[in-house]
Amino acid sequence: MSELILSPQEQRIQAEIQGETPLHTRARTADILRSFKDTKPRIDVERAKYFTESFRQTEGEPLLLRWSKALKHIAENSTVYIDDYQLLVGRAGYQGRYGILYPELDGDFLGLAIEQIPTRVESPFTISDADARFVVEEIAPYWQGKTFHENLAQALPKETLKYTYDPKDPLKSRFIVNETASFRSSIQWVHDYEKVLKRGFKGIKTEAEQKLSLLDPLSPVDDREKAPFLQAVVIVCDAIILWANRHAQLAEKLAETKKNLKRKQELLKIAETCRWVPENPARNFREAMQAQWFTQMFSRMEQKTGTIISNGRMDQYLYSYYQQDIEAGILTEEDTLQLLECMWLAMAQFIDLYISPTGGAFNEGYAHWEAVTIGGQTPEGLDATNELTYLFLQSKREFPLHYPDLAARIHGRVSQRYLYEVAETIKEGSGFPKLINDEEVVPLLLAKGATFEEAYDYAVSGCAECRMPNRDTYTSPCAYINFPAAVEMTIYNGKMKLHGDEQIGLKTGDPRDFVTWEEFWQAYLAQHINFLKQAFIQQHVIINLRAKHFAWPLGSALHDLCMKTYKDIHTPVIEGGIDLGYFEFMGYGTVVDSLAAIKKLVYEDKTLTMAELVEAMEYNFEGREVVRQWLLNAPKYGNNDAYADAIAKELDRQCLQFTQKYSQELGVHLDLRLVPFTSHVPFGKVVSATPNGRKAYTPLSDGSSASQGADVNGPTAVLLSNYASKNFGFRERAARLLNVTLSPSCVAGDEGTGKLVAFIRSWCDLKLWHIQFNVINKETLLMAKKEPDKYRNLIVRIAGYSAYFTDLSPDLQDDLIARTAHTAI
Ligand code: 8X3
Repeated sequence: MSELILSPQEQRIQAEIQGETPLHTRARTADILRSFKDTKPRIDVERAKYFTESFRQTEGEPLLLRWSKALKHIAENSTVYIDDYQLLVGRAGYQGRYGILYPELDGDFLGLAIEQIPTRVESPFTISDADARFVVEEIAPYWQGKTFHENLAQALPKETLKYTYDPKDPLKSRFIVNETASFRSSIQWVHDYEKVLKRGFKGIKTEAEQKLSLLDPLSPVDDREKAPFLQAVVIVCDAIILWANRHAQLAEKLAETKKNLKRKQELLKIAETCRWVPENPARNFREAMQAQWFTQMFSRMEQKTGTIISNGRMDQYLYSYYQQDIEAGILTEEDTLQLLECMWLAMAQFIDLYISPTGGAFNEGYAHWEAVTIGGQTPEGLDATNELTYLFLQSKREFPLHYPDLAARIHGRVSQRYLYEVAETIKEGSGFPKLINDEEVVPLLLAKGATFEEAYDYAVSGCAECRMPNRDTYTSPCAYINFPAAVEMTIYNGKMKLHGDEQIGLKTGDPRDFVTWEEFWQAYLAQHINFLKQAFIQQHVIINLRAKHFAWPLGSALHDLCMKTYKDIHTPVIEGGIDLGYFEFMGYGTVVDSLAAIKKLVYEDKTLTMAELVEAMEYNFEGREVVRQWLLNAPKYGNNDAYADAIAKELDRQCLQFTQKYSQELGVHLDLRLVPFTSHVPFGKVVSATPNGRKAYTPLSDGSSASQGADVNGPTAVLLSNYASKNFGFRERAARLLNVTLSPSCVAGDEGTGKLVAFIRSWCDLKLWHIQFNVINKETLLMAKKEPDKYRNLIVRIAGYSAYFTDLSPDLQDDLIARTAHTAI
């Protein structure tokens, strides 16, 4: 390694290997980090216990009321904790790293999960014997037959079901047209935290009480719909206030016994803060941070919002508190950084737990997407960066933790200083921040009906999505479509090698009989469109079923449109809302490269016949290396190659055209998205060898990135292929997640920072939605795979989040290693 140029992260790890102590200086946060680092997360059962207990008692009542009562029951009974050294309080489970259970979602897996999760490869958790017994004997039986997952399997039409679940075991995912709604009760979400900071839950409760007092007692709608909604809001406001007060009580009690005067005062300060917020408006920066934290933590207990509740535009809604306290001399930059670190540490201890095997496979490495947004534009369209923006970047560079996920908004008029600091943070090497492009996102939000103010004020959410708090109303988790499986079905006349003789897809004919590319293309298109049809049928069922299973009183209380229409946010269509929903193109690069190889080699150059190609694929290229090399050298997406990019653009257009027509019928926006999490690994495990030379059952390409190792013309060519393959005339397009790996040498020094800044400006000019970077040497990844103990602290970028490399499955590790590490930009 000695001759390589290393990123700061790699230097730190090499220093650790040499036995040097880490440089992180803030003693308080270093101590908290030490207290949970290297512990396996534990499953805490209290949320599931009290939720179930309450549900047993409220059968027959409106769902919203049941949900809010269950939350109140949790607030009253769950254990309250205050961690040593912490300044912010509020956790939903055991000290250390922990995950909680949501049995209402896919609790039919509980028995299996309790057996498998402690030893599974993807994100294992431990559970005590007593808790395991309690889950299996007391919690799981209540939910059997009632979970969303089971009811969804029953509600899907038979034809759609066979693309979704294994007909022999209807609860096992097929990874062809996959639903993701049964392992998360909503897609990513951002609350209007500012409402909590400015009005407090007391203000929200008062509004609900006033509205209740104005209802018409004779109106059936008021009685059956509006009153339960408003009562649920009142109960949930009481619940979170009660929960905060229990923390105040505990802090006072602990303060009484503390000998250490400094900690005693800190505990009294915690007590004073929790007595005031989130009930009342925040009066200073510290209270604003605590109120926000209580809100998101309580919201995590409310339901499993995959991929988690995001933090919104923290540098915007916290700024006035920061500025006021700095001016008053009661806060310093150092205090601010310390409080930010306290929050990152609290976040890092709550691990989003997926109990189903599918959820686990989608979210390797303890995935997390609590996106903190910085930068971007003000609601008036001016540059929004402020001093706090820079402190967030500083905190990310200084604090060696993979939380929080940081998202930097970029627009065409950002300052050179901002881009420079963003680039310097990226160069640190642990994958932060991801970048989201206002030049692409804002016009699309406007086209979907947002006002300028709403569009400019969007917050990044989840991996790469964007939310307009108070305007977005769509929460349905979306379909993931394995389009490389459609290529396979075109080759094998509607069958897949993994499923033998089962006729899953359409019978589009034996491609060995096709004489022209057009015949092959039409056959592929038929399979492709059939997949879309199945995905949209699935989505139709899901949209309508969810409201019967889930309610979201806290989230709804914080949403203007829900308070205006008296509707839970899960209601299929909310008047005045903009529904930003999605469907997912899995394996974009794999499909493009496969079709390009067939078009060029079989039909144009006639280098090989379809029969030879099919035979080579059936042999998984064993003994057919010459054919594989031809395929690998055919035109590839990601190289600014017009041949491949034209196919990519047509595939994109086909999807956009389909949703333009049919999502309107569903009354929502279902936009095309290329955002895989880690699912390109399990989806690859069902697809046999593909015509791009990919071996059977290996990972598919991820997001809008090129196939692993196929991008050989440098990173700018990757950007240009992304640009050339987009259909800018459609408003149905959404996030395209783009991973770029750079070797530290190509961004070394000030010159390297300058190059990275210029590269980011090009990306912004090309109106690409998202980009994220791994700045790392391939040698480091190879060493980390070989000697995991030494590289336990190595953080890598995955898909909208960063994770410890050694927490990933060998398949995903290999996938990261196989990606092109560009050596020049
Ligand atoms: C993926 C997030 O929740 O929209 O970033 O699927 S979600």
